[in-house]
Amino acid sequence: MSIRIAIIGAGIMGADHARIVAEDLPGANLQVVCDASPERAQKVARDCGATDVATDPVETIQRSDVDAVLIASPDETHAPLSLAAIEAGKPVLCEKPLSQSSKECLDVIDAEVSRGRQFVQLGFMRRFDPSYRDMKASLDDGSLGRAIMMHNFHRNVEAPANFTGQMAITNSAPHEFDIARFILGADHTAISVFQPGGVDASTTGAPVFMVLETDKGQLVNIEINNNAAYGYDVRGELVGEKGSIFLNVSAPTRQNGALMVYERYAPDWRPRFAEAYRLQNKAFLHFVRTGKFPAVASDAWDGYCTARVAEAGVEALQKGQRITIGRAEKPALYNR
Ligand code: ISE
Repeated sequence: MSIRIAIIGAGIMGADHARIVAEDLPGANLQVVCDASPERAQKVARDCGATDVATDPVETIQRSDVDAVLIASPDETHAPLSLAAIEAGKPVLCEKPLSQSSKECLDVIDAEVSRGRQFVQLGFMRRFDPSYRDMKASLDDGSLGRAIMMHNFHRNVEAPANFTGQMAITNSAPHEFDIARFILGADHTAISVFQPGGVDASTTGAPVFMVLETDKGQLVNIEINNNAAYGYDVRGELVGEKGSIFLNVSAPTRQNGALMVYERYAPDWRPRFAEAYRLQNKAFLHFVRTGKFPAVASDAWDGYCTARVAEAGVEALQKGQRITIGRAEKPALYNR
């Protein structure tokens, strides 16, 4: 029987998820597209052949013709809507971040713990990206030796107008916080945040440079530059004691001309991580069918850990100090 999925939020990511469900997920049916704007919901529903449209997210989650929920609405709605899905007993694939408040993440964790099972798969899709998976495999098979450092660059063409200065830390960098935790198999213990001289921290898309320490003694640096102008560019290198591995994501073509070689950059993250999104959503479908949480995917606990790092990062930026990162005790439900 086909799994009936409701998409909450028909913005950039909601539309992309709707397309994946409609075109790339055999065994799934795009049942409802829900958005506060009926026109936006209708457009995505029409483009992707959804069965129905709606404007109320909680009612949509509760509908008897919806088996699972995909949340792609604004960041501040992720935790409340995940809670509504848990309440309705429905598995949910929630876009990152779970919340910008670690306290709200704990509410989601408490709700899962009290029901004795996991419902929330979190959309840190990089865990499914073939290049990051290769990186992790090279660490796990011992060929790099002990991991000691990880370098990360995360550049967008232009920050959206609503992007506040600190969203580089709370909205963009969580991808790196999560993928570094996942690849290194370590937790972040401290963070320092810097900005280049002359930068106004409150400016939309102001660049930030972070240094994180892990409980295995590794150092992780992250550059976030959301106004890089030239293209969507995510780079990473993992350095071990016996070697290093970097993400080598080649463009589909190379153009020659005027004594130069040109390669194209993606305009944003969707083309760059298309395969990661597809594999992530496929894993979600399997989770809905079997109830078995995908081994690779990020869960509510990972969302909480990432939110703690982001909160400490904002504090580090504001105070100009290195901030240590504390965490609640991990419930046994999240031991893998
Ligand atoms: C955006 O919200 C995403 O999740 C993208 O993957 C990321 O590259 C971008 O920086 C974020 O703002």
